[in-house]
Amino acid sequence: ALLSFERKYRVRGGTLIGGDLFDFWVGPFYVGFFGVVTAIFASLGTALIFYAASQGPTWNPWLISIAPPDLKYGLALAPLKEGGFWQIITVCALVSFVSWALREVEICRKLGMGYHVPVAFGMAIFAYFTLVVIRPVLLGAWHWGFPYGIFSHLDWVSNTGYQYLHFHYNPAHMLAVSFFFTTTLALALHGALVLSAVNPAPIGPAQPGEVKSPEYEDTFFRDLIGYSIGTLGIHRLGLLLALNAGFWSAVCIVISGPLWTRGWPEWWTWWLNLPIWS
Ligand code: BCL
Ligand code: UQ1
Repeated sequence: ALLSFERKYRVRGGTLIGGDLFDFWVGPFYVGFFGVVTAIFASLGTALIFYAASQGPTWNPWLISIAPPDLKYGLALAPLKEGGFWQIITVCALVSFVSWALREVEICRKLGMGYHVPVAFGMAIFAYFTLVVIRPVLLGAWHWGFPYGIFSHLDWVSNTGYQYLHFHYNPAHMLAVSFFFTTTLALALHGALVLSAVNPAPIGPAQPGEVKSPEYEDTFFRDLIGYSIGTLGIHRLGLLLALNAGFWSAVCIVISGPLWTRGWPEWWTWWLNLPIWS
């Protein structure tokens, strides 16, 4: 049902393509040209996953896997059952992810908002694009993409990691992991702080159980660590941390092979060879 205050936000225009043609809602969902494109390619990709699975050896959800082509096909198209399904599914995935981001852009434009959400999603798409297009192209074969399956993609991560002996020594992986962890720290602090102000326990010297203003949030952290980043600042920090997590993930995998082919621990010999102690 349409809530009374929602009607005023259902404004016409702001579309990037298609003019008024797809400028409508289906229930709560804005459609738009890119909504139609996302729906078509996501459905097609999903149907192809099921069809490719039906041609494989198992229906066990953990074990279904749609693999990229053999090395011998290089950057060419492969027969459907020899990686061709993987190639078409990858195209469907990319088209629907990008359309989803562009649909977000249209909604931003309708509402007169900034493009922060599609930019953030764009970083996730960039990491996926790096895994299945940029790195395979740099290495000369679609074979190097990861297989679409629950266990099989985990095996791919493990095998690819051990190919470089010890992936924890990949400096960009170190940065990516640190940004992921710091993102969860920031979100835990932020979620906890907001809930503590909005839903306070009826104890302590202040008014029992009364919702606290943002000044209390600032004061909590000033009392605790002598600094508050502020209510707007924490969101800037969170977005910055999360974007960096995705960005350095993309970097850590694209340099593995195209830039550095030996074990990652060996990369650190530059450090051991510094003239200070070598
Ligand atoms: Mg490692 C990658 C953490 C140990 C080998 N590793 C990663 C990164 C991340 C990480 C930094 C994966 C996140 C990412 O790419 O996000 N690794 C990590 C941690 C440890 C670790 C924390 C740990 O030990 C505590 N890694 C190891 C060990 C190695 C190792 C040492 C194995 C032995 N690691 C590798 C390899 C890789 C990583 C190899 C990578 O390739 C990977 C990486 O960096 O990839 C870029 C980015 C996000 C995405 C790619 C998701 C994109 C989502 C898309 C756009 C949208 C999907 C929509 C969806 C289909 C819709 C669903 C519909 C709904 C269900 C309705
Ligand atoms: C913070 O300072 C702040 O401003 C009041 C928030 O806004 C509600 C927060 O959520 C958090 C977590 C902090 C503390 C964070 C740092 C980096 C000092």
